[in-house]
Amino acid sequence: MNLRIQELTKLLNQYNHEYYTLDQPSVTDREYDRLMQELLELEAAYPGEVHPNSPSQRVGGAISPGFEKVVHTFPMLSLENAFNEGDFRDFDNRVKKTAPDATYACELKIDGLAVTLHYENGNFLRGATRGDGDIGEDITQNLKTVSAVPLQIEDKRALEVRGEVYMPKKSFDRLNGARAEKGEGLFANPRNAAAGSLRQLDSKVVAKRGLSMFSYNVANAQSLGLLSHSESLDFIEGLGFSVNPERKLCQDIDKVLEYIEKWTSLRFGLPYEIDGIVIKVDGLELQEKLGFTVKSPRWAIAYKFPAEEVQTILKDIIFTVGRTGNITPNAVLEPVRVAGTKVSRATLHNEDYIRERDIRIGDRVVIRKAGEIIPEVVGPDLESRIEGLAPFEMIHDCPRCGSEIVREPGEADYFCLNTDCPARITESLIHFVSRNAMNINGLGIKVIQQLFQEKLIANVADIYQLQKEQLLPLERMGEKKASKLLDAIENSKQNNLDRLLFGLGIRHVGSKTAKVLANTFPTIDCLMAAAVDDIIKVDEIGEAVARSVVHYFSQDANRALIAQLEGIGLNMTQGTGAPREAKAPVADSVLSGKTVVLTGTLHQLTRAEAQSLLEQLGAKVTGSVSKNTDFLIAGEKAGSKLAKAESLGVAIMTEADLLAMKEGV
Ligand code: 1X8
Repeated sequence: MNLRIQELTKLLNQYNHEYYTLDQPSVTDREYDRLMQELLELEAAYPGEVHPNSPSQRVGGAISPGFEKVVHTFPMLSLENAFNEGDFRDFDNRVKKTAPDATYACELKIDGLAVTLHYENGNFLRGATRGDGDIGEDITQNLKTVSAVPLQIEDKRALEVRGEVYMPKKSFDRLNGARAEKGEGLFANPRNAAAGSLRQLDSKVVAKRGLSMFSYNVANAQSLGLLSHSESLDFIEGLGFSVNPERKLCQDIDKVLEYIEKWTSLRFGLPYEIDGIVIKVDGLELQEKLGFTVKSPRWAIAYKFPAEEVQTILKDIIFTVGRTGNITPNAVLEPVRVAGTKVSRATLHNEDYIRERDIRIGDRVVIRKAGEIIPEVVGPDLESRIEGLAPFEMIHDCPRCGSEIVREPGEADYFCLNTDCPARITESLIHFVSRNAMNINGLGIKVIQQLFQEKLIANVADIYQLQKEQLLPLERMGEKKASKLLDAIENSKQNNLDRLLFGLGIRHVGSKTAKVLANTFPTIDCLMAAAVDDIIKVDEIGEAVARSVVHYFSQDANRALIAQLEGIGLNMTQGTGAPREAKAPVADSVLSGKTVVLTGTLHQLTRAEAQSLLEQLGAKVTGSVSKNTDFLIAGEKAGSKLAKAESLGVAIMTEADLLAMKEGV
């Protein structure tokens, strides 16, 4: 072992930390450069001795062939949004029911990309993007170029830190300036630039982009003996992570509102962009007590700043029909740029929305992107209204099939009740084949519309009866494309139950809820036999979902459709079909339906592999040992979790036991 290499590695890492994280350099740039040069030369002479945490590894090098997938140990959830004071007071009231003396940790919501960082034995091991929340991409090499990501930490215990990678305003201006000079396309905002940079396959490019990171969460905090969120942040700050300095603990919701007000006006002076404020219950035990919904923690909420607003002319109002027959008014606009993209359509939500604001065709209207994605009309600019514009009039017949449309008391939308309405049918078909549902590649909106028009498909079951000769006459459909499409249709029969459940378009059943349902009721027969009470018992499922599911399966037409699909050979179970992703559980293992915790160092499997295997075996993997834990998989140096499991009488398994079960998968 070359001692000088070791010494320089340690020294330069310390200087980096002082410079980038503490903003208190203890050596001159010249001295730093001189030592770095010495290290680079030694490393070139002894390539076998380059330490994985050497500062030389930060400048990037290896070009990876795309990114590997990583299964997150704990899902990376999104946050529920609050838009006004009322939403916060509701949140506070809900929290106080379970946790009367909760304190709130208030933080800035950084407009960047969520990532997660894994440390073992004090070394940065792996970092990944959020992805879909369950599975992200391994971007370790790129994250190593971000100076706010410590490569080495003092604490040797396993640690998973989450945070936001962002591009400071200065780096963004510099990058776009350089791109403009070279005639290259410009990034719309720092967030997009950060995202584009992190997705670079060449980490040398990433290194030059000036990205930074704020860490805001310790995923395995409780297993480290931390008691509160604020304590975890202090802990990781002490280890060298960059934690946002503007955080504040507030004793009550009024103090929270003050914090929000303060940062709503001060945000433009910050050297990075924020898109809101995050409020979290500080106590970790209280967080655990509050738990999660399918999508987000019940112990946190995000205030989103009002979106950018621009004005344009409302040229027309048209109506679209959704798959449930819901009629939505849409604005046809003079095209205008808002939050980075050009917009020519925007939602007007419903009849009352338009009436309450007295929006008229011909008006100059204010537009914004709701949740940064779907553009909506905010209202008319009454000052500039010209004379003679007619008040809005709601239509009375379905714009597609001409049936009378109906608005029930208490509903905001009109509905076309004609179950044969071509718009309803095509929208349901489009939903059925869409990416998160049956995911039939090659069956896009245009193809569906043609097939429907040619009367080749009238319901989802017909998709499975299509023949090649029927496809060939369609526009832009060659021999090869038709074969591929038929293969994709055939393969989709093997999809797991959750995709089918989502594809059926049952009210209130989104793709996450469908997964939870299918994981609990692993065959369609189980689910069809379940009563409202059985379904409500499932964690994360509420009454509206339960009622809607039972109602759906009580309809003869729906039962007939299920029977038809089963007859065609569609998989009606969760797990035995082609896995939707690495996580598809299979039935029939000792671990099926059991709650399992993984701990310690594994030798044959990576943590992600072990997690994925456990899920394939039907286990639910959680982070901390409690009386609800059925098994602990203990690797080497299992530590406190092992002790706790033993004290609670939890069954303990080794990595070898787990591998033995793999044979059965
Ligand atoms: C997202 C973000 C969080 C925080 C800051 N910026 C974000 N973009 C924070 O907690 N300080 S938390 C979060 C999430 O949980 N999705």
